[in-house]
Amino acid sequence: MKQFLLIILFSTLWVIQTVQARTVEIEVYGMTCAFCIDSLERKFGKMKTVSKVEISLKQKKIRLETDESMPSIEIIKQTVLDAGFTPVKVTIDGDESEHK
Ligand SMILES: [Cu+2]
Repeated sequence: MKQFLLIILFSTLWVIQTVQARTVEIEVYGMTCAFCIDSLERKFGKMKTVSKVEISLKQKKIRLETDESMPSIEIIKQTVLDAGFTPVKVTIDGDESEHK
């Protein structure tokens, strides 16, 4: 009986985690080559909550997959600035952020 309850508990936690995974898109100004992408990839890759980093030079966009405790928009923007680029727009789960 106890084991049964634990299974329910764990599967519930797993569902919550899956549901609350977030996708963050950042439009970035100033990326021009593979080295730009590399430095941004490394900076975002270091974040514990970020599970995946995809960067498109063509679209000038960074796409992050994070868990529910995603980094704040301020931290995301600061990370882009620290790497030497300008964050233009941050979009979370398809919702455009008002924080410009
Ligand atoms: Cu570059």
